[in-house]
Amino acid sequence: MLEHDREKNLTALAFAFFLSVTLIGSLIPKAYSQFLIISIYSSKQEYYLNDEIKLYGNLTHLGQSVYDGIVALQIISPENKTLTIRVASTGPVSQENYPVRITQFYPSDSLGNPKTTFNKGTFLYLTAYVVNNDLIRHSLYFAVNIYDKYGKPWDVSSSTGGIEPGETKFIVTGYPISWEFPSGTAVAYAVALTDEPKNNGVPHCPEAKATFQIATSEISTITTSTYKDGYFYLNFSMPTNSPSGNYTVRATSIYQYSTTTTQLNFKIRVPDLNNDGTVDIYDLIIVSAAYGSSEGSQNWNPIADINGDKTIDIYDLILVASSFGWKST
Ligand SMILES: [Ca+2]
Ligand SMILES: [Ca+2]
Repeated sequence: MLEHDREKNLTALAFAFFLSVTLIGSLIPKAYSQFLIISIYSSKQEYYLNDEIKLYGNLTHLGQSVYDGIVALQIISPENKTLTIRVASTGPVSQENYPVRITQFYPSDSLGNPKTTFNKGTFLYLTAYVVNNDLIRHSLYFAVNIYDKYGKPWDVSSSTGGIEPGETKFIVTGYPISWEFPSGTAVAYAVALTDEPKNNGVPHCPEAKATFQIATSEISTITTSTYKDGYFYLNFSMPTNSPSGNYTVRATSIYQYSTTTTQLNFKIRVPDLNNDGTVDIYDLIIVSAAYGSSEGSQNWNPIADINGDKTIDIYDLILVASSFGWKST
């Protein structure tokens, strides 16, 4: 009996210790969060519409690079819309190691039967299974991101709710494939988080990837996420009619019960020189009128110097031409 009580006391003591550690942790969130740090960078501060956006960063825990970390990245447009939500990793990671995880993710018909080729004007479906092998309920933010063959985010859909201990969620999401969607290999990424990164939600598990064909069986390769020795990378291209302005990257992570969040901004520049909401012949005319000039020249027009190198030349023309047809949404 005494032995039993002692065991109970020890358990109570251990629990009290755990509680106090947890409490101290939540009382001094700053010190607590410093255990885990995400550093995030973009290859440039300012991008043109056709540039590839390259994000990279490092995850450290107690000053050491985390070689098996997961980092949620949410890209938010100047209009406060989510462009994409991904989970990058900082090393080889496996779904099996996470209590809440995506066990299957594949293109399908509306009933969840596997299907790989979809025609324009029809619906694409993606089927996912999310499992909670933990002993407690978890909040679940599940999102599916579709990218075209050029690595441009095309659509992101999400659902929020909870997942009970032992529960398996069967989630089928559907998307109309418009005629503008490029033919070829497209890819979808599914992510499971506690909430959106902008609400400080952290990833439950690594992302899951599914590829499928739109209208044709032509193969293309899309490189969008990779990792090395504690570093993560995420590359993508901007959708054709992306708004210009400041984009926010919200990054979060969880590792050994520590969570962290950070933010980065990058800018998208669109050469709508006369600010009329489209890039067209009138913008080309502005560059043409100043063509060949440099700072101090009579026909110098700083607005036409799109790349900011103090001369107006073919490179400025190319920048207008490459965004030709852009319309603000
Ligand atoms: Ca214009
Ligand atoms: Ca220039």
